Amino acid sequence: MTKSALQTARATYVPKVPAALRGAVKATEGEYTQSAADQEDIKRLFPNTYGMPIITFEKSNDKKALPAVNAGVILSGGQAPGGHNVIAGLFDGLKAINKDSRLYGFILGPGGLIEHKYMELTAGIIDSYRNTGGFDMIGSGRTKLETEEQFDKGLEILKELGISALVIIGGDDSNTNACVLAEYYKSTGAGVQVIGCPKTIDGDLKNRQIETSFGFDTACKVYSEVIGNIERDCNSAQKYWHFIKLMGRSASHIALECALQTQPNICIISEEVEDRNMSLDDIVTYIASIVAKRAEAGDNFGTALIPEGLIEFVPAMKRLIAELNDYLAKHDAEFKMIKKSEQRTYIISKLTKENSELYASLPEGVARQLTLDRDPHGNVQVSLIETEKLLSEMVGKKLSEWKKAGKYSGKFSALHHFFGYEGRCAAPSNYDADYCYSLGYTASCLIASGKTGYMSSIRNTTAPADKWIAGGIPVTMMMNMERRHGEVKPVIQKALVKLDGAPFKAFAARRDEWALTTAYVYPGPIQYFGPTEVCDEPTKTLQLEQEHS
Ligand code: FBP
Repeated sequence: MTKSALQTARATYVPKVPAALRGAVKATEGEYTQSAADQEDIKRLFPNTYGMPIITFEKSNDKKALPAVNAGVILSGGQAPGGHNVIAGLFDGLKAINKDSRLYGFILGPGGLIEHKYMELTAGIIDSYRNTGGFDMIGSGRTKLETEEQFDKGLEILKELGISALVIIGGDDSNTNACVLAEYYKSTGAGVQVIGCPKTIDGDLKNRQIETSFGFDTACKVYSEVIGNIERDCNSAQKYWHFIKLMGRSASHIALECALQTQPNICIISEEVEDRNMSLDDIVTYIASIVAKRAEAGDNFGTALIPEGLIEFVPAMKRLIAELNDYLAKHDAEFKMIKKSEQRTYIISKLTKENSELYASLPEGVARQLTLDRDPHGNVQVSLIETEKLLSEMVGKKLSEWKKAGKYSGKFSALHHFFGYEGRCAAPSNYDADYCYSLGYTASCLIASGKTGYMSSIRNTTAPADKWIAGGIPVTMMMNMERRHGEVKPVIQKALVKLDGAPFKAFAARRDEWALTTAYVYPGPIQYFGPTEVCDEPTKTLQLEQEHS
């Protein structure tokens, strides 16, 4: 395979690891744990894996040989930079336990386990993927592992390959399912341990024990590089407003981190929109006011960051989408009979007054999107809505009204961008390369210690890597009961942006200044070689959170 010069050089990078992981380790048990909430329910649902202690790994002088282990690994959900290093760390850790240990990768996500599609990951394969982005070593998928039938089917292949431990690398849902699987295999005496690893660029799998999910660091650095480049272009030509939508599903962590790195004129935070009960018109008025104020100073340009999930957090839009979901679920056939040109009028006539007025006020494209593209659960796929275009179109309309009323006299010309996929498979930053390798290696230590139902954890990651703390957190500790698709289920709590958290407060304290002055910061591309303060800097989010913890 032809490689770029950078790929060749980067392949030789040796990830930095916590000092404790350089040699034999011993597991130290901390206090027994409780779930984040709903303790009685979670305890009842996880009788075998509830309440286990937090584990910390420390250096050991015990050189006792351990038996070989056969382990399996699965990549689950959206790609995130560093996945290959988790697998490399796991592989090296298993070989350190015993050189005859073997690692099998299940192909294209959890589906590979159920369909018995796998490959043995040999040293040659692992070496060719060290420090690379992507999940293409074994592929990923979004099949949910949730039924006993799937668990039993998976067990057949695990038994056939002599696998006694399975590592699931995924987000909150995949780790919830990993915990259910751990409980099931323990309760049935299947003899298979299950360990999770925290993955997602969205940054919404974190809590007091898990500092961050891997991939967030690299993805935010890639987006911030490009946002910085756009800001510089914007400030050079001084003629466009750039509306930039950023991936991240529901949570606005990515938008917030990119704002902290690049200091744009505007960044909307969905969680704040919901908290303040803001309407779409409130958001549009906020943006238009900044455009108008900058125009007064002769600055007819700017940058605005918009989180992907915004629409779902506008309370009025949430109500409209809920009524549309219900109505179309019941009257789908009737709706499909209506001529395309008459569908908008039809919907307006069927909704309640508030929702009908809001629907009527939406631009044609967005209104149509809300009646199409439903997911398998019958919900609108809000991430497909071009929120950046919706907002700029509505801002343009408001500015024209203000112009007529003599309240605004600038020029408004908007350009649109969506950054998401371009960051998910980037070569991992030093932070993610080191963090991921350590997470994988720690997973092997949890396996060797006989643990199941744990998530691999690396803490203290704003310190130099040799001071990082490796260990395991019982997954039940992160759980609570939530209503999902009409059913109350045990799930890992999703971490949204906290409005009383240090990252949001740091942003809120500066945003008015950034709105009117042009205070852009140009972070430049990720650096893989060079001084540690350039190459190893963690995200602003993590730095601020750790400073204030
Ligand atoms: P995960 O939660 O699986 O890590 O997904 C991350 C993500 O990139 C989201 O930010 C985005 O909304 C979604 O995946 C896109 O999904 P898909 O890859 O299926 O298009």
